[in-house]
Amino acid sequence: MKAEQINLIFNQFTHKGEFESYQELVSGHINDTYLIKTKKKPYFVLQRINQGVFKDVTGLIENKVAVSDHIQEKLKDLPKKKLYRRVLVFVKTKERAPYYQDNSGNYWNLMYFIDDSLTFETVNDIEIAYEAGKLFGDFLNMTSDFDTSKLIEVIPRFHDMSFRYSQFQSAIQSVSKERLYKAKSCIDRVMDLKEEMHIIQNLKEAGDIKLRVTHNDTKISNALFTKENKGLCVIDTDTVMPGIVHYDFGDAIRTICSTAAEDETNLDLVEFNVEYYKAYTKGFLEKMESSLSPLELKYLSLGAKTMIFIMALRFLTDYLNNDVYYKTKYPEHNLDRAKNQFKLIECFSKKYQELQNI
Ligand code: GN1
Ligand code: MG
Repeated sequence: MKAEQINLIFNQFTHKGEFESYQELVSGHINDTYLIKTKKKPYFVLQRINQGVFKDVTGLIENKVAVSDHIQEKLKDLPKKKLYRRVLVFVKTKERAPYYQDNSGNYWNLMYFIDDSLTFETVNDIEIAYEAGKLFGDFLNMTSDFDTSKLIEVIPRFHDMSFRYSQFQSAIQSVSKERLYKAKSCIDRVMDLKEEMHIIQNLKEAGDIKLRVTHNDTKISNALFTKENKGLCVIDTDTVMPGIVHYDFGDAIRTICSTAAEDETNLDLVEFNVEYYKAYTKGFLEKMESSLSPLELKYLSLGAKTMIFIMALRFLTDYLNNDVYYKTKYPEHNLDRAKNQFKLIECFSKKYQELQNI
């Protein structure tokens, strides 16, 4: 994108900022995200929502604005400056809409950038694990009284094992010989784990686990921290929708307790850190324990394992489908991600008994 174009879109929104420059933020796999630097702070984050992935973009934006408003209400006693650091605040267009649609049909939304904060792709400090637990736990806590029927299902059956498994099965039907051969060891792993990985799905379908407002993308890079390593704000609320607690717990564990990034190709570097699991769980339960049912609690550790599997399966399926979903940087990027996640499950499984007791 040219600066001129970005500036034009930025100026459709209501703010006092004067555009100075922009920079693409490249850590996400789906949307296009730009940091807008203004002559005088605050800075902003401008985002183009991927319409290939998200079919109801306006519904998505309405979801996240409604949840943000709900959290803002909970934090209303904070001074404005502090409040704007604890929750994403979206900016309206001059037409008072929460998004702008450009001439090519793209949808854009704008939010305040939270300055002086840190994000992590991997964790190297136990305090971050604990703080992340409190932060994501608190997000669920603050949204627990939000009426789930007011949210659309942004991606239908997003963390639904039967759905993900059927997508994998159709991918197997049409995959090239070469990719099938290269993915063989991963496919074997799917077959080994399949039954166990449907346990939570079955409980969900039986109505034994309740639906709540969940974030659905609680990887550690979606949490902001202060320079003193304290939890600050949960970001990337695109996939906020009704879901179960296990996958929010699990996606955080997947990324916090792995000793390497999700696409690390040297699998010797991928290990599972039990101490971080304990610390995250402690923080999470400090915020959530009283609102979890015994069944929800019982299945948290299996939820973590299942979430790692869902990600492995999705990366693998996208590889089998010739990389049509995730942004990739090289031809086998998705396969490497899948192998990495299967290695993480293997490490997790070795420590499973210990983790279940925590
Ligand atoms: C995608 O775009 P990003 O990085 O926020 C994906 C998540 C995955 C994640 C893996 C809508 O999130 O489900 O966990 O990649 N989002 C969507 O890093 O599919
Ligand atoms: Mg996301």
